[in-house]
Amino acid sequence: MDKIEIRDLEVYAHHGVLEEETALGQKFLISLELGLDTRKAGKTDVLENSVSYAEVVHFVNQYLQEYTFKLLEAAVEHVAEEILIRFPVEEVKVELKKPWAPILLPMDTVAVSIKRKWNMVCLSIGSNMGDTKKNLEDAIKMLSDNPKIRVEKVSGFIVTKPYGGVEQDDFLNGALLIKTLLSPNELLEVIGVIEQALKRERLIHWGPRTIDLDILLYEEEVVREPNLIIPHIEMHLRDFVLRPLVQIAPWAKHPLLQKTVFQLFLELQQKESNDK
Ligand code: PH2
Ligand code: MG
Ligand code: MG
Repeated sequence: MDKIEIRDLEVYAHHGVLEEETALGQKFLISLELGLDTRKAGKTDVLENSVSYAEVVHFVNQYLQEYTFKLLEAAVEHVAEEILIRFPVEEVKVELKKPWAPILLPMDTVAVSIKRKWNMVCLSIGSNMGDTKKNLEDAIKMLSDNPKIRVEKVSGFIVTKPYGGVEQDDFLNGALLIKTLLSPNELLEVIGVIEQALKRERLIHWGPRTIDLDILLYEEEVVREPNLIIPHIEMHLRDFVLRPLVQIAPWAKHPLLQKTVFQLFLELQQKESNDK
């Protein structure tokens, strides 16, 4: 990816664990690498097609003076997030140096650096209680209202027979492609809040619900935790998941099966026609 770099911007600020640091302040040096596609700006020579590094520099200077953090880790985490939200940047690397940290030993500098980015995530969405279309739309609206989530693509909604053996009404299912700054666990928490807000009650396992949002794929990451399994454990077996997903992210890759959504969908169709 193309980069715009800012090296060692000097900011006088009050970050630190020690009282003397927060009282007196000291000089910090911040460096940024903004990852974006500069081609359009390069071809047109128009600033609006890129990111104004002057604006970024002024923003960062002001931000580091307005907010005070104990840890360099916290300062870079917040700066990275704010840049990704406020500017048209896909990735950012932030390095914060504190050359005059009061450690009473000679040293060049102490520094913390992190890389953060917008992560591509595939979600499935379903409802089989109440106004199902409105439930899906409300959930999508709530996702896009979160500043750390951008809804990039929404599939068509399809009516599906209940899968899994519980006798219940048909579902309305869809799939979403989002970009997010949230980690898998943070995203799961946000989804839980949305499901609660839309009055989801967990009465019967796999039973009727006003809304169900599931994380299918998170970049090509593998998560195996008691309450969170990514890729979704049965996504490759479910027509109601793959049929909408293939509309919006046929290229998305299942990191364990090492196959694209397009391949998984074709294989499931073949399997289902063999079973008939
Ligand atoms: N969700 C389930 C169980 N069965 N069947 C359909 N058709 N659609 C769903 O969204 C669905 C299901 C558990 O999450
Ligand atoms: Mg589900
Ligand atoms: Mg679920």
